[in-house]
Amino acid sequence: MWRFALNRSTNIFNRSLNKSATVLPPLNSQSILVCLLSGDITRTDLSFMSSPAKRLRAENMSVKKIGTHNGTFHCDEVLACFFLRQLPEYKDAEIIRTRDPALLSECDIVVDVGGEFDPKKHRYDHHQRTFSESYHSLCPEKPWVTKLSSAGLVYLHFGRQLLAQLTQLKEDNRQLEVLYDKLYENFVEEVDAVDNGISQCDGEARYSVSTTLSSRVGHLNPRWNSKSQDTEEGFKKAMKMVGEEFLDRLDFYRSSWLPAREVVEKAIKERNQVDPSGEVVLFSQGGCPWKEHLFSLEKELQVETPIKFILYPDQNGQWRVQCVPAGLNTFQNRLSLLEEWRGVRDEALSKLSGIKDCIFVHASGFIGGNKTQEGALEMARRTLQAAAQSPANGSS
Ligand SMILES: *[C@@H]1O[C@H](CO)[C@@H](O)[C@H](O)[C@H]1NC(C)=O
Ligand SMILES: *[C@@H]1O[C@H](CO)[C@@H](O)[C@H](O)[C@H]1NC(C)=O
Ligand SMILES: CC(=O)N[C@H]1CO[C@H](CO)[C@@H](O)[C@@H]1O
Repeated sequence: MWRFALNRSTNIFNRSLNKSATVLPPLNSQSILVCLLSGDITRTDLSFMSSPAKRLRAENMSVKKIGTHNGTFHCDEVLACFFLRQLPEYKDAEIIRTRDPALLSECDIVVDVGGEFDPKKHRYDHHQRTFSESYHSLCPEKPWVTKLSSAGLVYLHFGRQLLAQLTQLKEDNRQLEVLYDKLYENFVEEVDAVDNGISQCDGEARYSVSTTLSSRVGHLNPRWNSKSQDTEEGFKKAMKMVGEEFLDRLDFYRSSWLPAREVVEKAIKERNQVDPSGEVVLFSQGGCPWKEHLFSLEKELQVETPIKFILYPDQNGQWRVQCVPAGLNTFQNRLSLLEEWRGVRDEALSKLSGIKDCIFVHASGFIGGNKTQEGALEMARRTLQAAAQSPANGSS
């Protein structure tokens, strides 16, 4: 299909060139080439192409072209092409897969090939020796220092427009910016890193991860020993796959993750009404994923005293008090529930704590329950008081 597109466009060019060259002898073929391929050609410029067929061909000349390399394909340029095709400007663009500089020079935008990074000219390659850009180096306000691939480059330059197009949010909407960051950090950055051969951590991994998006795209290339080495079908399949996964993820972040963030933000802002310490946050509805949002919102809202406890109702209408962990990927808590309560249940726990109707405190001290909101809050308060008296009681 893509090859067909490529042949078609070159044929159109040759045919137009021959015809017009005979009509307009004074123009040399080079200037016609430039004239026909410059995007801003108008129909009046082409008045010498009078028949309907010729006009049609002329219109086809203005179909946008996205250039990328041919041969083995990788996740980064597949994703870059998918991104571009979501934009109104490139919606119907042909994808020209080639390494021929002459063909690439006719493209409106070129990704992952050409040895050039120049956004003004829409050239987005990252293979040249001189290229070492990361998100942070190009946008100092963003934290990511992973070297960019063509996916990240296109996302950086067109991502907001892409998300605005896909979500109908305005480009300057705060929510769009949050989604934009999230999708770089949780989708595109990985593709950049894999393509640039940057491993996730130092040392030898304990096991191999062979199902990443990048590796699944890799598997769509022809096998070394298969008769056909044609990559066109595989490229198309890969674009469909990365596209579906990206849209799926965007939909998840938009309709599940973002609403949770709003719930957490509201609860953080109202936390002083729960307890004047500001260290306890209450959700009137359980089930809301809060951890990641809490960490990022604490920073964003400049919460000075770290939040220690979360209160929420469980599925039985009883209340939970849960400790905020020290970090996203640790079982350590900022402050665990009182040591002497851990692993104790019901009556025994109520007796021990002096808090009526306690249900349990987990043996590791990270979560506890009481039949009521007040009871759960009291468990948090008592732990805070104990910690204030003897700070060493803190984390476990
Ligand atoms: C122009 O492009 C359209 C769609 O890509 C195609 O169907 C049509 O045959 C083309 N016309 C000419 C004259 O090449
Ligand atoms: C890529 O395209 C060029 C011409 O543009 C061709 O010479 C080369 O054989 C192609 N390579 C592969 C691997 O298809
Ligand atoms: C301290 C406290 O408020 N404990 C509560 C635990 O749950 C029971 C049952 O609903 C309440 O009566 C207690 O007051």
